[in-house]
Amino acid sequence: MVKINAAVTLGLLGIVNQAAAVTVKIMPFGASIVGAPGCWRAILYKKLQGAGITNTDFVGSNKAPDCGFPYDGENEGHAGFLATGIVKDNQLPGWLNAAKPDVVMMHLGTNDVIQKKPTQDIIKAYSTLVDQMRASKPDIKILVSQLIPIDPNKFSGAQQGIIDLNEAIVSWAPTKSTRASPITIVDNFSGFNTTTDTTDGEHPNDKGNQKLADKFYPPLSEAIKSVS
Ligand SMILES: *[C@@H]1O[C@H](CO)[C@@H](O)[C@H](O)[C@H]1NC(C)=O
Ligand SMILES: CC(=O)N[C@H]1CO[C@H](CO)[C@@H](O)[C@@H]1O
Repeated sequence: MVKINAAVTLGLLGIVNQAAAVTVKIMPFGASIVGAPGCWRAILYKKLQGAGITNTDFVGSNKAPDCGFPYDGENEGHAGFLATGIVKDNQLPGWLNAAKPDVVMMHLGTNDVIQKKPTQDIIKAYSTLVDQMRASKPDIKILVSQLIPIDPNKFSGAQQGIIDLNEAIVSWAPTKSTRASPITIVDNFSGFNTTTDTTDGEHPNDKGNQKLADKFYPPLSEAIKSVS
């Protein structure tokens, strides 16, 4: 749901665009890197607005965390959650039902890797989640982010788990992608440095947030344009 303060920041041009184009509902989906606070989403929102892409409504059961300026920040980023856990507890269908997204942008699985879930189990969970998204909307557009790296000194062994999962995403996504409901991979691993771009070896700092926003922006703006 567009918040009042987000609507107020729309300029006249934005209002005209919004009237002309269908409003696209976007669900940011994942764990703490997405939701707590996940200020890369605030930067991404600002970038979209700046480019005149104002026909957006970010959706999810979490309210916008404070990122220093108003933005439409509702999301489904749940700190500590696992892809395998969300499937096991069958949580996504309810979130989809409440929010009815046209686009899902997902960065999910870091906690699975930290808890040493096998790569294939995480990929299997991704497939179930995609099936649930398509049950909610058959032509839903899906952005699947490769995971940002985590500090090997803090998460022993997990760095390789991230690399393995990111490689598995590259093999899996084309097999699961369809013409009506494409899956686009977002590479958020390359160029991301756990020393300079995170606060704690895992969560992005201001520099890392800017990098995530820059990586998500091109595929998200394409996905928004593809919804009609
Ligand atoms: C990350 O940044 C640190 C500090 O600038 C540097 O020493 C290190 O080589 C960088 N790591 C990678 C993978 O680029
Ligand atoms: C495009 C692409 O896949 N880039 C990188 C994504 O992350 C992995 C590491 O997990 C790299 O090996 C890829 O080159």
